[in-house]
Amino acid sequence: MIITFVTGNSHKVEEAVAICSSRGIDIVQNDCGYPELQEDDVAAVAAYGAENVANRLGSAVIVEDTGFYIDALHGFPGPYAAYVHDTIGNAGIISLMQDIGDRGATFRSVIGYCKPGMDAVTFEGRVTGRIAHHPEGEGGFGYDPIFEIDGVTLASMGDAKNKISHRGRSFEKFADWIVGREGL
Ligand code: ITT
Repeated sequence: MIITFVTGNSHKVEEAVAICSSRGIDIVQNDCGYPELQEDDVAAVAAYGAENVANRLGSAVIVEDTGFYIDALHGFPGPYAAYVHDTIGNAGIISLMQDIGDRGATFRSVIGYCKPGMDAVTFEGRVTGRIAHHPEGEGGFGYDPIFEIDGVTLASMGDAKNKISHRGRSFEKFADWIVGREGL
């Protein structure tokens, strides 16, 4: 089964391929873009984006939106994670967190799946961890060097990231659903 993943982020595609290939699902990237709602809820962003692009392309697609929620900053940057990463970056987050003891944070990944003319179906995965005091690790992308679980950043985990990550969990749920539905 071939699934078109509409995203401009090739790191997401690499992870989705690693998670889904053993399930008989071929993930193929299309970087045609989609309108991102300015919404607080990443599930609404993913659903709206999937419906828009499925109807535009005339085929089944998935999109995936990620939110990053820092407890001590009342959930900032949340659904605006891409903008904040492009502007203040990991160094900016570390300096915002400089004297803060509560370092808890959560990633949310929501996949929206849609066929033309239907409502989108969404699949969510979450992972909780802590904001590191210093960036560490060469792997991954985005906030991975500053997000740690049991003292190890996602950027230092290699392939193990996909076993525990927000995206690993959302894609496992999606794979269970689509394989059950299509009878692979
Ligand atoms: P598309 O919307 O085209 O899919 P994007 O990179 O803009 O790609 P998001 O809006 O979902 O994707 O990503 C929000 C931000 O969170 C962005 O800066 C990413 O680099 C970052 N991010 C997403 N997934 C991540 C992960 O697994 N680890 C660390 N940072 C991540």
